[in-house]
Amino acid sequence: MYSEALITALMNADSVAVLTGAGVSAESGVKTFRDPDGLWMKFKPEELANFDAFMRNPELVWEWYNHRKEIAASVKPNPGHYAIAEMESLFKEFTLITQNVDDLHRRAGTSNPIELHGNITRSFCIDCNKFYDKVEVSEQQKIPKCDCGGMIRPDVVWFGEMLPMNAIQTATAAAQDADVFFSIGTSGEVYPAAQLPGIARQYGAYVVEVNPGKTSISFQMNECLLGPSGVVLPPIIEELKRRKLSA
Ligand code: BJW
Ligand code: ZN
Repeated sequence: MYSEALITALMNADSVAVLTGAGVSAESGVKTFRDPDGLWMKFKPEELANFDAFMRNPELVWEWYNHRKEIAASVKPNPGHYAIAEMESLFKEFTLITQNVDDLHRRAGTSNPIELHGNITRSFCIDCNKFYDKVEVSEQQKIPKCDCGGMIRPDVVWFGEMLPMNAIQTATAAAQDADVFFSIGTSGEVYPAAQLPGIARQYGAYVVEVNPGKTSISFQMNECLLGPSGVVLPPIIEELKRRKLSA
């Protein structure tokens, strides 16, 4: 259950920022990475989520991403995504920063998510950097090729790769500027994304975590709301709308 302090902070907030991770999509049926049934329990990140692995075995990497693309396209946003999308209209400034690549925030109605780790629906050529919205992977064409002949890869950020400069800069500025900062559905294990709640706190934000369990960044929070985001977030938004209407 949320506190009165959180509702007061939200009522007084001009600027709110939200960082999300895989947990936000769990209730839609997208697997997280580090939970007991998560992706990294079954698949090895060193074989799938770095550039060397792609160069060693692009077919395997494409098979995995194609499978995840199909899952992402077949599931629907959940009440957590919709509650976050509603927040956009409740504050003067609102920034959604996501580590997720599944596109579900946009599909729920968030207009301009900052995608720190890319987006699985896009791809680009490793030789000429041309972007592609649709690529075909099939039995005949196991690795999509660019017009220039180069290999196309998913537009996601693998370990050891820089995050898009604009995305991390905008996210850092939003964390510094936030009056309230939410960290939702992330284990806080992966950097630099995991630094953002701490930056927000250092710059004076009221920082709140939403997660069924404690994480390695829980100690940085003003408040930890223990539970699934699709259950925890909607009542907060409803209460906030009710208070704003009667204010
Ligand atoms: C629920 C729920 C429900 C369940 N409701 N919650 C500083 C210190 C140490 C290391 C580094 C550092 N700086 C950089 C590094 C190296 C590395 C890193 O962080 N390593 C750590 C693992 C130690 N970082 C990088 O390499 C980054 N690049 C970089 O820093 O470049 C500069 C540089 C380069 C070279 C050298 C040094 C610096 C890039 C990171 C890229 C991460 N990529 C991935 C894959 C993306 C593509 C894909 O999807 O395939 O991103 S890895 C994976 O982890 C994915 C996620 O976005 C990311 C974060 O995971 P997330 O979202 O937190 O998921 P989980 O599973 O960990 O947690 C889910 C949570 O949800 C859990 O807590 C559950 O309890 C909860 N949950 N159900 C709410 N219903
Ligand atoms: Zn090309």
